Amino acid sequence: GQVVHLADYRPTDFVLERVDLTFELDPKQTLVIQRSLMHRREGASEQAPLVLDGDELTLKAVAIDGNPIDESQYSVNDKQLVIGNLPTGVTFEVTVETIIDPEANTKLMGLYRTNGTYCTQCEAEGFRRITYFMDRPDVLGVYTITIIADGSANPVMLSNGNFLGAGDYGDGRRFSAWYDPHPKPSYLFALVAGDLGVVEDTFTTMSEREVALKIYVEHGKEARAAYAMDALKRSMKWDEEAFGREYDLDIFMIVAVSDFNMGAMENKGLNVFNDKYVLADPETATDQDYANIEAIVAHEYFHNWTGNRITCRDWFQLCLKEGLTVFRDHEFSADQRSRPVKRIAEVRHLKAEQFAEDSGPLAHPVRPQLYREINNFYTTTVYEKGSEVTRMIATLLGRPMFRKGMDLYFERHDGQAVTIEDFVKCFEDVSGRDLTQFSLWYHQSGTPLVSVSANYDAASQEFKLSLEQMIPPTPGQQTKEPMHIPLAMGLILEDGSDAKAATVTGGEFTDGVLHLTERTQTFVFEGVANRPALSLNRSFSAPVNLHFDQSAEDIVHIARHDSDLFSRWQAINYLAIQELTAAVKTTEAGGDVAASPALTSILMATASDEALEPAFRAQVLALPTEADIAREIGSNIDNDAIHTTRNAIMYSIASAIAGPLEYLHAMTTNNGAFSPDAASAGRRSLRNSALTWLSHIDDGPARAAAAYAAADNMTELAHALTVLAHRFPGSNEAEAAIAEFEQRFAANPLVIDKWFMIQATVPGDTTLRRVQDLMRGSHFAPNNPNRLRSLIGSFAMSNPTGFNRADGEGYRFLAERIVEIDGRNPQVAARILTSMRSWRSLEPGRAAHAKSALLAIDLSGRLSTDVRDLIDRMLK
Ligand code: BAL
Ligand code: ZN
Repeated sequence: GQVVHLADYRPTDFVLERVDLTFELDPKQTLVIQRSLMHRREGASEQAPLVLDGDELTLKAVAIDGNPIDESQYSVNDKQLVIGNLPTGVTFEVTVETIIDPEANTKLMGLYRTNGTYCTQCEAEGFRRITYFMDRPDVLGVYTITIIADGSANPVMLSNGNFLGAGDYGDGRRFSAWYDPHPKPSYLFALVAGDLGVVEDTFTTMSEREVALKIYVEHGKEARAAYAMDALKRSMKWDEEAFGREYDLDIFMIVAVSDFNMGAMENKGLNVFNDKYVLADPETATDQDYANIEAIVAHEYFHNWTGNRITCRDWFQLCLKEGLTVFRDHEFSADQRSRPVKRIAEVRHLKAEQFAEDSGPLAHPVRPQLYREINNFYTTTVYEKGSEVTRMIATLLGRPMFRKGMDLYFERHDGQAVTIEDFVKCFEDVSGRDLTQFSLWYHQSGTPLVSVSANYDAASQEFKLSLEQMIPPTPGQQTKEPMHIPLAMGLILEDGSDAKAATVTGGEFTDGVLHLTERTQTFVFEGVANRPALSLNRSFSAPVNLHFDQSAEDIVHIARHDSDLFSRWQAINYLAIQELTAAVKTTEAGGDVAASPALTSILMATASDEALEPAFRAQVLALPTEADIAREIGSNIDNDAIHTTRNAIMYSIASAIAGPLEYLHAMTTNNGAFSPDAASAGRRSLRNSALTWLSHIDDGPARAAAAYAAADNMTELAHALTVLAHRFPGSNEAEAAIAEFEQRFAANPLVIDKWFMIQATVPGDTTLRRVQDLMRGSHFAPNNPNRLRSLIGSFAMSNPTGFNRADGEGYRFLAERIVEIDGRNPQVAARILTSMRSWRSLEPGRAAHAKSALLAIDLSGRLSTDVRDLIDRMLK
């Protein structure tokens, strides 16, 4: 693959106006007839040929204004169709006929088949696998689509926009026609055809237009789409209220398919979803599944304005739509559920994924400067850090001004393909604030480290806060400029209230937010009557690491009193990670470890505080994961030592607070009918958490087995199975539950994915063997992305001890699987391979094994651009 540079961007020589596409669908030989109206761009060279992208297409015919042309006027290879001798100053029509083979399409990009249904995925560069086209996001066109197919096999035939009509040819074939009035880039094109069931509803918009809502699923699964429909209607209402955004077509459709590379796709008016993010009922879906469905339905719907109406000029601007839309879906979920609990979950995820990416060989800016394979940039940095950058703009400006900036963005750029600079300019224009330095967040990779020192002087009643920012070197960026870091903060007094400083000098401090803009900066808070405890980075206002030697007393004070619930969790989490990392060193030196009384008692006090919502208490009880500890340690990582240490700490805490844990477990039993609402889910998560803790002091699986037998919903059932399998591996109870679960859900692949995941993440050396056995079993499907991710992906990404076996067998296994999967589906292979991105932080023995596994992939011959790009960056 060629390296593409942002600096090389230039517009196309031709301007697209309209596109007519006709599909004659056939499983192995689909005919695609494209008629595009276009004209030469003003100022473009009169000699410039029309260059169309293509990939794995069979070209049948090309015509200009209806006149067939041959290879004297065009040339074609496996990547491009280049047409010369085109007119200047007039609109002309290009006709391109291609043949494609949907059934052979295992990459799941372009048009493919899934369980007998035709479906498409075009982002980022899948449309060129359907027809030769200027397949880039700044080429917008108005599309008319005609689908022709065998009518009995394909009673449902869908595309973007509004429905025009359908009919029978009388020979068994039917047609269906669609028109999308909104100009769009090709990556938003979609087509679906097959025999599907449908759930229907309507939504009345704020200007009283009625929109038909349809969710298509496989027959028999209709009832499991009810929650997705509910989430869709709430999303549509929320976008009107929170951002003034109204839906703009007569119909909005979602189609759930069982083979899908991503979570879902925001095609205009016709979202295509991985069925994992549509289907739910209490028997088969966990509370996390429900929350994911709500968030992803919202995310794809919100793209209608942030992504579709206003799209990206080029793929370097991906965060323009993704970061912003993640921010919007986060805000939606925060409004629908508990804001602090949602924020805690976001920050846990951000640190686990994005901070890890940012500190390794795959680190890149939120807006990258170059790429070899755009598919490798659908990353947690573009998405989650992109969202954090948007959140910081909202923090810097305040919410009302942020909304004004968004209003201006929608007004100024509707119908355009724009850049990050265009986006940021809107906020500068409404607020008058210069965001030049702030924009470094888009350009500099790496997680800033802010070192803190604080000093209170009772005589002068001054609280002095010195901050130093350091941004570590990352690939391609050795030195960094200081960034504009907004740190929400408070000074908490003895009685738990926030001190109100008379004046603050040393830099900007507005509405509780400190603006760190220099490399080092000292702020002085004057008129602070008593020594306060510093609560910094409230609500995680900036995605940074903090280095602060804060006393355990101050941390506990914050944990008890901070007015910001998120910060109370943050304080406890900080205390826990400090103790855990120190304890790993003790373990490695051969010592015994136990939790401190401070940590034990704050955990117990918070977990038992009935004034706090159960979901929050469950978050507090969830100690940093083994991966969190490894990331904090940062180098020379021995996964077994971390595992042993964390268990020992859990044992010491659980022993000390066994009574309260048993009380919690008993008090949170399910009473009444299942409801997926946030409060009920919170109670279940607290109950599950109590069970996990108790399993560390139980001397056998009886309690977990009883919980398994009693569970009447998937959240508790899957958790009880996890505790059995992970805490009591090999016990009769664990094996019986694994077998019972399989039998009960054998017909439901999405539930079997949970079964795969639970077994693939059992700690320890023997799990590799189990994963290999499961691959040979009847439930595994080597072409299905969900099966691959839940069995092989979760083994590599979420089983620190099982995957990082000291003998390197985990890495060798993965290397073989990556090469295999890459031959069929490069995107899935590349995604799973990112599990090895932190290999250089491993202790030398493991690191050597990991490196030879990566080298084995490197030398294995024909690699996709996706895997090649990752391997090269990881080995660099
Ligand atoms: N645009 C790809 C899927 C998503 O982020 O919505
Ligand atoms: Zn998105």
